[in-house]
Amino acid sequence: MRQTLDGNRRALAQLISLVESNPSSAAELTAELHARGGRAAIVGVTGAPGTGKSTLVNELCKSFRRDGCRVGVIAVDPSSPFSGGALLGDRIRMRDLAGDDGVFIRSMATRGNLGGLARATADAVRVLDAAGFEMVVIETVGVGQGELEIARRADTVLVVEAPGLGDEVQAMKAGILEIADILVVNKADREGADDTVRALRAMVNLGSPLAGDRTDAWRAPVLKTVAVKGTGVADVAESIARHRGYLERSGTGTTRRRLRAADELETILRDLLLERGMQRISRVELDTLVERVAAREIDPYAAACRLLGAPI
Ligand SMILES: Nc1nc2c(ncn2[C@@H]2O[C@H](COP(=O)(O)OP(=O)(O)OP(=O)(O)O)[C@@H](O)[C@H]2O)c(=O)[nH]1
Ligand SMILES: [Mg+2]
Repeated sequence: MRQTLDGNRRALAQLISLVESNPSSAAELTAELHARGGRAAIVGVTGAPGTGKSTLVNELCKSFRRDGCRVGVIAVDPSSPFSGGALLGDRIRMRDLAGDDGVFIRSMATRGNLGGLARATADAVRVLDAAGFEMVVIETVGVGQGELEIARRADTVLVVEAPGLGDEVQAMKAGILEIADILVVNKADREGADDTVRALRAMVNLGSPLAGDRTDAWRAPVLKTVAVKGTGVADVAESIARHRGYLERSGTGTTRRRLRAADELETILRDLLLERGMQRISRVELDTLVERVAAREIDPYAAACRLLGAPI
């Protein structure tokens, strides 16, 4: 496996597919990958559709490359009506990076299964981390809870906004601000960028007494970029480095890693318990009880408990 990890991108892609497709059959592999990992800085980039996340990630990658970092990018396509053709689009926007062996880009589709996506993303991160990519960037469209969960798996979370949202910024899901370590107002060449910056700064200031571990030491900076021109991207890269320093200094990094481990373990455990529990249930008994619930002879809780062989 050492050769695969050090070697070419096709082998790397195959390794990710293997780990993703059947984690339990790849148990030995996963054990080795997990043991080798833990060094990559994981950066989550989220925000509303079309705010310029991919363009910004492309520019950030160039900046990381100039610093000599190898970069892995996981672009999550939620296959939602919000982002038609994102896969092709991302490929075009990230074409500057094509042909650079220090950059590996992986696109992922949800196939309507966000839970599975979170797991597949974690698996891909594990492979890239073990393969020695110093930076791993996960891009997700911030339209729902699932995407927030994926972003939560990062060490540093960037939330990308665009001007012109007006009141929507005010109404923006508090959840997104809560997870933001760095806020970026992209498309700063457009009218209203300064208003958006002001509104976000006000929200950050309002929110920070409640922001838990970030209260004393880390207040999310609000930065302006014009990603299409690369303007302001150096400041974003610098903030990411500063945040990494903060994570190490404050111990927050350890806390986050522990939370992430708990989260991942719980997800896997839930899947396994469900899978194993379902295996024990007789199909015939299940069908019979479905009929009886439909006929209102038994309530669904009682039926579930009977299937588990447990009292209510
Ligand atoms: N004017 C302007 N346009 C930009 C800027 N950054 C990106 N764009 C454009 O905005 C559009 C969307 O950019 P993307 O980078 O694909 O945005 P995204 O957030 O990744 O989009 P999804 O992944 O589909 O949610 C593209 O046409 C970009 O060229 C910017 O700074 N200024
Ligand atoms: Mg994108």
